[in-house]
Amino acid sequence: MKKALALLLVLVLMMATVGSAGALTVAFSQIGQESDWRTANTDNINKAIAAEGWELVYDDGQQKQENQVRALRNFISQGVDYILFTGVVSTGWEEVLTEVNEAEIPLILLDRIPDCADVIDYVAAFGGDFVEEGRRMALWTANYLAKLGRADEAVNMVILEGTTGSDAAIGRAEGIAEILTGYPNISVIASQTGNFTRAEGQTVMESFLKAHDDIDILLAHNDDMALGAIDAIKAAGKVPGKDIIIVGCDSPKTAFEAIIAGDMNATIECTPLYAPFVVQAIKDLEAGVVYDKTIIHPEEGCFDLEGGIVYSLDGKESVKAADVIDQRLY
Ligand code: GYE
Repeated sequence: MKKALALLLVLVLMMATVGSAGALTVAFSQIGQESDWRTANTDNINKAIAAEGWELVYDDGQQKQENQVRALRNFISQGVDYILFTGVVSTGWEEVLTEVNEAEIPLILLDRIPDCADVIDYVAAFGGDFVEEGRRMALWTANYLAKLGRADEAVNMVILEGTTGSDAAIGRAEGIAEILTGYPNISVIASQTGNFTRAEGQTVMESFLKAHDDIDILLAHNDDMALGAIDAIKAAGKVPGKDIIIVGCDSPKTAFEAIIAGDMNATIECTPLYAPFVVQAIKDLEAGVVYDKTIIHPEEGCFDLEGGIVYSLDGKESVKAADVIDQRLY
């Protein structure tokens, strides 16, 4: 009898836990829809939340900080259980995130980490290592030039930057600059934002091509801008991937296709597939597991036409895009 009662109690407790997890409301303040990366990220996270049976409160900030601030305040007044947040730019969040802390809503930082992260409270953080991605873009390029026998040639580089003031653009710019100090033969002759969009990548590349007829290399902070730039290069009568070496970042299927077609040379991976982390973190937090403030970075690679090019300071080698395109989920 005692045993039966104990079993009943366990069952009731289990149902209560499942019940409360089922009733969780997870709010997500997303930046916008600027790129393939972003749409894949939104889709991946939102579907996972629905699949867990949690209620999703989603807000698309349309690239505006004030929209995101408003969304965060709405989440607070709705009394949601968790807030997922990535900020379009890195500054200016301290006030509203302090309000989130005061409302005692657990905050999970994703993707672009705000620069006030060290003074506010958050329960978990996950995103790309943007400085490392920048290093990899530049290092792959330098090693590819060496493979072509052009290591000592003086070459001109242009850069398409991401959204000004965003953590991703700041980090990638820093990583690229750090590596380029070791390659004085590579000169950056123009660098401008293309806002992470394909359309602006194209128009900014058009203006680069008008101003300079001697561009050897394009580094684009994301692949959407690289793909836009490819159209501009073709329209200018040049051969992308040959006349101009093109390296992007993110590694969606569209970039693999461009590499296989010979239009683009390499892509540094930045995965948008955050669902496993988000779901695990919420389940852990519900179970009382405490994460420290470390920002967790996913393992990421680099893809190109032939593979075997060193792209990281610790000697990792690129993989052939054609070998992995079928398994790409975004
Ligand atoms: O690389 C770009 C997107 O913040 C990592 O934002 C993200 C970046 C990604 O628009 O394509």
